[in-house]
Amino acid sequence: MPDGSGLPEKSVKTACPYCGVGCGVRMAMQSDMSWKANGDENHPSNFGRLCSKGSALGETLDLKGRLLDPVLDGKNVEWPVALDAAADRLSAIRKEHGPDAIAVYLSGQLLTEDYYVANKFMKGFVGSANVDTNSRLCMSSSVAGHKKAFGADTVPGAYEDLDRADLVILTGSNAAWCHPVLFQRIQKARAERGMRLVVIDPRETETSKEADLHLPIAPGKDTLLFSALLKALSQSGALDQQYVETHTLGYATALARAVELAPSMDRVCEETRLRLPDVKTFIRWFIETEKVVTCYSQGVNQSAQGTDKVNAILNCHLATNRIGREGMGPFSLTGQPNAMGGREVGGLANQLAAHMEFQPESVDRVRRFWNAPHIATTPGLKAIDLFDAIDRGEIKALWVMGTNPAVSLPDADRVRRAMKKLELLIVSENMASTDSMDNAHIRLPAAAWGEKAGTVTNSERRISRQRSFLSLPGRVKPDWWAVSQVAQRMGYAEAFSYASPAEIFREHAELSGFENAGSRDFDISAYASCSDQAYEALDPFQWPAPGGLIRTHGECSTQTHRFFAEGKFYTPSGKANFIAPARPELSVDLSVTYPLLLNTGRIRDQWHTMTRSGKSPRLGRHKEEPFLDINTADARKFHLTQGELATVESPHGQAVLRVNLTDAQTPGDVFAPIHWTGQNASAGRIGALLASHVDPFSGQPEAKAAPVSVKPFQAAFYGFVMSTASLDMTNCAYWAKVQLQDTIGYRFALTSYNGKGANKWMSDLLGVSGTELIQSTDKSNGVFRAAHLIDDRLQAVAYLSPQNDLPSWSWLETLFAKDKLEVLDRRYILAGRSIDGAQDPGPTVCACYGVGRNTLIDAICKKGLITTQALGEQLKAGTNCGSCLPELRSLIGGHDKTAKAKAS
Ligand SMILES: Nc1nc2c(c(=O)[nH]1)N[C@H]1C(S)=C(S)[C@@H](COP(=O)(O)OP(=O)(O)OC[C@H]3O[C@@H](n4cnc5c(=O)[nH]c(N)nc54)[C@H](O)[C@@H]3O)O[C@H]1N2
Ligand SMILES: Nc1nc2c(c(=O)[nH]1)N[C@H]1C(S)=C(S)[C@@H](COP(=O)(O)OP(=O)(O)OC[C@H]3O[C@@H](n4cnc5c(=O)[nH]c(N)nc54)[C@H](O)[C@@H]3O)O[C@H]1N2
Ligand code: SF4
Ligand SMILES: [Mo]
Repeated sequence: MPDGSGLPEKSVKTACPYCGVGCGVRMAMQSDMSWKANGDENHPSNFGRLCSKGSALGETLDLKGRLLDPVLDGKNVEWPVALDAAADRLSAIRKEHGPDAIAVYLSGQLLTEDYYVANKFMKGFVGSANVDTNSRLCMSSSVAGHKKAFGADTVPGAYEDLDRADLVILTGSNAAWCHPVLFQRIQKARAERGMRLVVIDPRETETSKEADLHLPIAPGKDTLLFSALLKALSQSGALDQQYVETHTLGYATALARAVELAPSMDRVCEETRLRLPDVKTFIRWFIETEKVVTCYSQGVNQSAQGTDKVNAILNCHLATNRIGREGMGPFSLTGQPNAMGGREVGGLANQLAAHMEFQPESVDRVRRFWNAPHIATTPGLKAIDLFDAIDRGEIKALWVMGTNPAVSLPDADRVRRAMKKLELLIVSENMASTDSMDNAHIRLPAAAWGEKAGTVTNSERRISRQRSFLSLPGRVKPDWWAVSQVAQRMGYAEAFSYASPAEIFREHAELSGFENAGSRDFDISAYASCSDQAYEALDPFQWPAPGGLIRTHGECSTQTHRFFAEGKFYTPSGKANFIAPARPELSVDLSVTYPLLLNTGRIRDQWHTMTRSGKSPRLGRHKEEPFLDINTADARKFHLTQGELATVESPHGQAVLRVNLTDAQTPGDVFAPIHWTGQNASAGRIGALLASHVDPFSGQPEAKAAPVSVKPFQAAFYGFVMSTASLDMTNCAYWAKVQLQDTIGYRFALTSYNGKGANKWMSDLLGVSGTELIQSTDKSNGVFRAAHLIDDRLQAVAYLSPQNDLPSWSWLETLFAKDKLEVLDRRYILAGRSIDGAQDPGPTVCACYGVGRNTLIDAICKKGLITTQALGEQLKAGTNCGSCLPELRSLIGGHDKTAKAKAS
């Protein structure tokens, strides 16, 4: 209860579990014991701001669907039983087949402490480097590009540079949706100082619509554009000849390649699909603006030549000495909350630990530090190769922690089949059921966000504490504990006797400084002896923090550090390398059979496989179903119409998605979101459509360009059901589910009633007898409507129609909150109309205040509210987190265009 001070009783400072912006969050307990997320005003990454996902964190803390007990061979067991089994089976496989028959697959959503222990366990003690992470799918091309150019995986700059820049380039980044708080920071600088924004992205996004210049580049062709830029720089005053000579190597070769790739502007425009005036503007702005930051994300990394794309960008910054200085630099925007922490501990198979690799002296150093005589001495298998080795039966045991490879890896159906071949599959999870757990022999219940405690590192190398504010439910334990327990049981008791995350953090910090003396970028040894109390109170700090500077907490929290300001790099020569990239090609060409190029990515309000964000009703309303964005001309060509279902096919798999016609897609390209899984849709796993082609340097798969075909999905009936209980939809040809306020909403399609009538089919689905339903069938159009009530309280509502014309379900939602359903309510349910004729608000645009698209369009068109301010004042839309402001502006803009078209 509040103590009268007006402040909630309990408030805990922690960090957001979602994106790499790494916002500080204050979780405050409310008088009803629920938790509310507020931005931490003192956190230097967000200064109090949160996006729609961060703001909704309080709605995602329930225990529904959580794994609360260890499970061994299908039975709930006590921890010691599960741990003994894990240790015994791993030891037996190691003895019979050697250490490389074991693999661990980790995640950028683990805390640094969990990550450190898992990596040490495998590389140091099991003795195999077959440890890889979902960061392979995420950041590994950036890592490889950094290492080639700088000799280390160093992100040189800081967010502050975005405040100071005069030109920001976002390439392969939909930051308005994927790094919203950082995007707002960019927007602020634009509003205050007229900073320019260029967005390079094949499709139109909420990010590109906000830009001063959008370059809708042909998929995969970034290297050409940046080659044209390097060539132009070489002939302009922006080239820093002296810097290039003193601090870099390989310029002449890289320039020669750039000239070869970009022989003329016309050729560049032809291959990149860009307009000549736009390319010229881009180049001119880059030349004439000294303070340029180039941010890049998955449109760059997830390519068959992602590393070359990264290096083509770095080349331009090196040529102009725009690196390591205020307001300038290349900037890899990391995806996951601890993508960077994973890199710091060495979670990738080709890294060892603390930014050290497998050079003999590094191996020797880490061996001595860990006291690990059997340490792995060579790199292990990268994710795609690792799952191939599982498929071939060479890897017998896999431990998956904090990721869902059966969804997120390319060729995901094959991954799923391969995982079935494992002798031992251990999955450490928050959730009881995921697509990767189907065949797990051992399931270990892991502490989730809010329960776990440790550190994470964001895109700008800033380390923040995640603190626990919830007690561990059921038998849930943190991942570091489970790994340490298994390691102890395998005979490594001394090396894994950790009692707390603080202890692990100190060891990690100490290793970062061990025999370092400035030779390695990653050094946080200032914290090697931080006390438990100091760790608990740790303020966010940016690395490096070398040991010489003993710091108490708080002292360095907002200080900004940039690397490479003095022109010294981590290569043997101390100079940066220009890299000559290969000619960009997609890994597979389009064909008659697969004539469209599928691009994949994220939506604003969901996080990955939705295990957390999917719990929030307001986040679910932004995009309720897995969809396919397709250009109107292509849709016509392939006989698809708005709102229909489409089958999307590749040589590897199939998906069924709701068609969304949009001119944001260039003809020939389509886009689908990555968030749907076997848990929430019949065929929404987009990973199943992708081939596993990888970048030759990073091993990162191409996830943005897969040739596919599309055709209408033939259904005989369309329906939805809203139910207070979860339903088994496996008999539906198509289905997708979404969490609504008091129910779960399912949309589905059937090819037939399987010989049953609508009543029988529906009552079977709901698990009731046919007479328990109140129902009606509309003779004019064959629409069947039914409801199930218990003691006058609504349990389920279902509509079925032979046409794809079902009404919105939003007006029905309120009826589930009623203790007693009125006679009129029943009548209207069966008539398919709301009592007050309430208008369908449409898909949610403002998640914070639940303002729908139709409501907004109405306000814009009929009430003339044509500024975001006016919409905010009237409807509150956009006045809290601001994540929807780009969409509000495009709705206003769309209306503007229509109005202008009418007027002319
Ligand atoms: N809402 C939300 N935010 C997230 C996440 C989430 O799940 N949901 N996940 C987080 C994670 S882990 C990551 S990695 C980041 C990813 O963040 P982003 O990289 O910004 O997101 P994506 O949607 O994967 O892809 C970015 C853009 O790349 C474009 N693109 C595709 N091909 C090309 C190309 O050849 N060249 C260029 N220049 N662009 C191309 C796509 O059209 C897309 O708009 O987001 C993080 N933030
Ligand atoms: N087609 C396509 N595929 C992609 C991408 C794309 O753009 N297109 N993007 C790729 C990228 S960048 C990424 S990052 C991946 C993301 O893909 P995944 O990592 O597979 O997706 P998540 O849903 O984040 O999976 C995290 C799982 O870990 C659990 N979990 C969360 N926290 C913890 C914890 O502390 N401990 C344990 N043990 N479990 C936990 C969650 O419940 C969830 O099941 O997808 C990749 N795949
Ligand atoms: S931008 Fe949003 S998702 Fe990313 S860390 Fe901040 S609040 Fe979380
Ligand atoms: Mo990612």
